[in-house]
Amino acid sequence: MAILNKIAGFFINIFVMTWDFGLFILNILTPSLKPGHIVPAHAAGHNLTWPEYIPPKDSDSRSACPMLNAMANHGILPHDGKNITFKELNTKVRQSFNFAPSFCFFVPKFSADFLNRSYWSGRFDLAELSLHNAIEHDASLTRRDAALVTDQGKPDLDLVDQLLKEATGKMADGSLLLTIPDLSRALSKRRVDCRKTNQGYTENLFHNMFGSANSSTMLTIFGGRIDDLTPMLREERFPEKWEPRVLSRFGLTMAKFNFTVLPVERGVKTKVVKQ
Ligand code: HEM
Ligand SMILES: *[C@@H]1O[C@H](CO)[C@@H](O)[C@H](O)[C@H]1NC(C)=O
Ligand SMILES: *[C@@H]1O[C@H](CO)[C@@H](O)[C@H](O)[C@H]1NC(C)=O
Ligand SMILES: *[C@@H]1O[C@H](CO)[C@@H](O)[C@H](O)[C@H]1NC(C)=O
Ligand SMILES: *[C@@H]1O[C@H](CO)[C@@H](O)[C@H](O)[C@H]1NC(C)=O
Ligand SMILES: CC(=O)N[C@H]1CO[C@H](CO)[C@@H](O)[C@@H]1O
Repeated sequence: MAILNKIAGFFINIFVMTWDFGLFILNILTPSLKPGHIVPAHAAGHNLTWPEYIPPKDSDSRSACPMLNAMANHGILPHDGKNITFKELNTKVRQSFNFAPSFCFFVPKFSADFLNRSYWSGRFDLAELSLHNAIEHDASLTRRDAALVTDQGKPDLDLVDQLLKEATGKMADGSLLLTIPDLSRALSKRRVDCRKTNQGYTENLFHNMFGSANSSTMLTIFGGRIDDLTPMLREERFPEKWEPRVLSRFGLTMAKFNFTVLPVERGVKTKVVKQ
């Protein structure tokens, strides 16, 4: 059976990449969505109105992903963070963040695979997504390494504040923006620091790429805006009247996303960083 799963997985990946590239082209050919109308009708967050924020209780399940936790904190995913279907994760992430459907299938499918569950019928708790070295990896921007803390479900406020302080960009009205070099610099510092302080530190190209990919969403979906990233990262709360900054009609594709991720990862220099 394992071999059949591998073969099926191979064809699913080819299909998803082709689908994604098709959407990438469609986004170029079709007009963008209008600001104020990014989140579709009948979805939470439509008309710039998000459901009420209720901070998590100790018994609630939370992940190492700030944005998924925010969805649970607003009841877009179940508030207790438990017994969520992979299909529901797909739909809710697409509606709330305007990621392309290809992307929203790919990541939950990848997660179902590493949890040895069926994407089509399986369920999970948010904390299960933090399985070390599946997606979760060392040297994150908002979480201490798994070996150093018992719970990666909460943001580390010192790390979050260090990251927010890296912003050097400015909008026309003077508000701060996180830029590609800012993010590369922040990742470099974390990798150097974790390598020194965590005996069991691991790093590889795959996780470095995903680390850059995960954090690059701050530049695309959030447009780098510190005013919006502050509540999202510190409290895992959607800003008032927020909507995704990606206006593409078919959402942010993996193909397009690569244009942000690669420069971020290329800019990471762990050897020459000044402490
Ligand atoms: C589709 C389902 C998703 C899954 C399964 C997922 C899973 C994860 C996991 C396990 C991590 C921890 C990685 C680490 O060790 O740093 C993570 C981090 C992250 N995710 Fe997600 N995520 C999803 C969707 C999203 C979305 C929609 C966004 C943004 C709109 C997002 C933004 C981020 C960011 C910025 C980080 C980095 C946090 C850090 O470096 O501390 N994720 N995600
Ligand atoms: C959208 O929200 C505004 C208030 O923020 C409200 O006045 C308006 O009626 C809403 N429109 C729709 C179509 O719900
Ligand atoms: C999860 O939800 C399903 C469907 O609502 C239900 O049948 C099942 O008992 C739930 N599992 C747990 C552990 O709550
Ligand atoms: C999934 O199955 C593989 C192979 O049987 C095993 O090595 C791995 O620990 C399992 N993962 C989980 C999360 O149970
Ligand atoms: C994005 O880049 C990664 C790493 O270079 C590559 O493995 C992946 O296939 C690319 N994805 C798409 C959709 O272009
Ligand atoms: C939103 C996002 O970029 N998530 C990525 C986080 O990392 C995992 C795997 O390590 C990717 O599958 C996701 O695309």
